[in-house]
Amino acid sequence: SVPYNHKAIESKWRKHWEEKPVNVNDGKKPKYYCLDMFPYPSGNGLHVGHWRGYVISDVWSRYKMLQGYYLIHPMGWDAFGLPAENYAIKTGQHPAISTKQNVDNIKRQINEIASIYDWDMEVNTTDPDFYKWTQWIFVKMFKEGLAYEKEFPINWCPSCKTGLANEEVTNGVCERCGTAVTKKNLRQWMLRITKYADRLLADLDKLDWPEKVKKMQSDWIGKSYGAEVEFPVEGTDEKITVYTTRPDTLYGATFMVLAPEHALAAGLATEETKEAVEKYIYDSSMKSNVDRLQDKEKTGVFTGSYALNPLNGAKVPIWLSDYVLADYGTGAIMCVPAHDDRDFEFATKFNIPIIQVIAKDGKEIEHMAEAYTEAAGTMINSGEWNGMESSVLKKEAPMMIEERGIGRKTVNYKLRDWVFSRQRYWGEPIPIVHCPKCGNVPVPEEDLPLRLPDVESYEPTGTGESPLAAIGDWVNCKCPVCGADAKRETNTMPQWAGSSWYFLRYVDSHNDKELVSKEKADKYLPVDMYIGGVEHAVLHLLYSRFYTKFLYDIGAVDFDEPFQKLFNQGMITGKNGIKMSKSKGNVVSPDDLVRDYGCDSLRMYELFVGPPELDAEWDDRGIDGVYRFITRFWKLVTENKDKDVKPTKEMLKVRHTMVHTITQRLESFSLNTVVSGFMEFNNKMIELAKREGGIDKETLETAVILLAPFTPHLSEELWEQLGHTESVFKNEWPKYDTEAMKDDEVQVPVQINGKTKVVISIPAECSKEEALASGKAAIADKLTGTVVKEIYVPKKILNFVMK
Ligand code: ANZ
Ligand code: ZN
Repeated sequence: SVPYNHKAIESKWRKHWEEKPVNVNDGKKPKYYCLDMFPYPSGNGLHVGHWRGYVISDVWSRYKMLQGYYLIHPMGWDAFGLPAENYAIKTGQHPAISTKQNVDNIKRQINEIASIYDWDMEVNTTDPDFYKWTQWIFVKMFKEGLAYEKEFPINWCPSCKTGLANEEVTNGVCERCGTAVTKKNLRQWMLRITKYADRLLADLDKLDWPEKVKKMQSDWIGKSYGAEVEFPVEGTDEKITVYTTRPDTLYGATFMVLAPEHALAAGLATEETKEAVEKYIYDSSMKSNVDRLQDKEKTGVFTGSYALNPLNGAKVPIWLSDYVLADYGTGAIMCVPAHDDRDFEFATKFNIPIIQVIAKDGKEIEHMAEAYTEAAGTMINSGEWNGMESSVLKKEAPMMIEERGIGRKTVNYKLRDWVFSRQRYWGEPIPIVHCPKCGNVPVPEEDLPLRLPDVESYEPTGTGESPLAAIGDWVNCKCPVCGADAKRETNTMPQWAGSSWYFLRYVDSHNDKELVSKEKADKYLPVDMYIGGVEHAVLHLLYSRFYTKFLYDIGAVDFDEPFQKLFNQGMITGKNGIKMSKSKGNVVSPDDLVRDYGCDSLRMYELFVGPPELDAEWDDRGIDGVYRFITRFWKLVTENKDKDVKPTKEMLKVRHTMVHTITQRLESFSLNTVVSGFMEFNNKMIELAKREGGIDKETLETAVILLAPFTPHLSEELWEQLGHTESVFKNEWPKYDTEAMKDDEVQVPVQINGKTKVVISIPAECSKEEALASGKAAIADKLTGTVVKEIYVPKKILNFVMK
């Protein structure tokens, strides 16, 4: 037969598909929307790590197509943001130009994967026809009171010269450039995502997502129940309100800590402490977040003032320390060193008394070596609460505190409103006009998009203003309401803006009247399967869910969760688990591998490297094994396709177990074992064909169809060689018959002392133990004595010798 020639086959079918697409909408098939997280078109191109996600989503898409769905499988570009802008600053080239070059290059590379994208749906977040709707959503949010301005100490990257959302700060450094982040007071646009906190939390239940990701989302929202308790400041009318999740430990509060930024902090200082307190407040304000977070040892200063425990009037010294965050809860806490680790550390360092109030087995510990942090035990040293179960008290204490008029029960969220402005050029202009008479006025919807003007310099000004502020004839405008001289907002939106809703636009990407038409939305949305890296498990997914809920609330779509099912693939790393990157010099480019082994082999190998949800180390050498499998399968089919072989029972068994195994492994997303499964079945078929002088055509055809999502070119070619004129993707996904999967049966007489009592049927290939057990069961009522010997002549006879 002709040897396998991947080059000829792949270019032949690539051309063929272009002329005759295989994913067609006949208006009758149900839709299936399989979405990839769209890439940022960087200048570095794709490496084998990027291929992984695209291959996974393509395999899944083609599988769904074979199951009879019309596929929505689009691709686009998340192209605003810092890298393009930084490149523009360096080279002076307009970001739109470098973006376009990068898009063209990556699109060419993506096509090498043979992914079945519908390029007619393509979107680009920097396209004015697209960002018109990004701005439109902002205007709607503004009108609903969800977008608002606030003077705010924001995270500030001194190197990128821009504000950052909390989410863009990892361990106190800028996610983009690694510089330590400081604080800066700036006027910001904020999105009131906190208004959606409860729904974002509750609706996680609706989703078919990995539990791990749901947990990360719910931790990020961070809903906690507790109480605010008021502590009077001794000798004043002042009260300090603390937030605590453990009001049951109130009797154990031996000191109190305020964040250095707390409004009352400086005022609590006395004559003697004034200097130290002011110094501490100043020092904390100068510390970057890195220092504050990474300080190994707790620091603090005693204010000289005392508060009174509202339950028993005990005097509680008030301290300042930066381990208390200014913008969580009330920015002040009551400290219970016996039952909280951080408080314990602080109290130990500063010699503050420790009072135990929960005793594990009713016994007070003589010398505490560490905090007892569980809420299990009996209350002690707690006045009228003594003897109560602490877990019970924990639930009731907020109510009791409310009844006594010393506080109230509260719910708190870790989730903050979203800082939504950037002082940068390469983003969507925020469509707001500042009018001296009317205040903030949105750009009228019919005037959108508000286009990004050209600038001379892309460099951020570093003053907290975007480069747009320097373009007088853009900034100065007329108020859309009263016509007075007004000024445009010059901040731009963060990169998240476009990616929070792009998936809605694909299905109606040319619509210039609506974000998405009702008709198309009904037909094609929401997303059935979303595939992408786990690094987006929190923010991108949370923002997308928030946007979708908002659009649902204003009637733009009629579903309130965007992604039904989610799959996060692991990363492909270089040797020793190091992330592939240009700077590390460990990038493996797919181009050489495609040239030497073909796209089909690389696709299969991308899956073979390990469980798709886990990280996997790349090793080029492994691709040989996959290539060998493909050539052997090629040989099997081309050598046997024209023999007229009747299917034997064994052939049927191989065919049906193969369908069953592959389908089950695919359904559970165990794609690496699908590949090893193919290898095993291939061996079985080769062995059978050798033994029987061939193999029946339908079994070969079935294997070719099963392989089609994985090796589309190979399958198309072999399908044609098997005598078909339509695409292999016109087939239905093969079904299996569990009857046919069973082993052959044989009839075996069961004897007692050489006399046949009954004839039973057992699997031909069963073990001696299984045969004896079946035989014994069949004559159980006749075995009245002791069996002294059990005989099984395979496939022939069972004999029990009884005394
Ligand atoms: C007393 C107490 C006793 C606490 C105890 C804990 C254990 P969540 O909401 O679950 O994160 N806290 C409150 N506001 C804070 C702030 N701005 N900065 C740092 N810590 C703060 O935890 C809330 C708990 O974290 C609160 O309950 C408070 O300490 C602390 F055995 O109050 B607790
Ligand atoms: Zn006005």
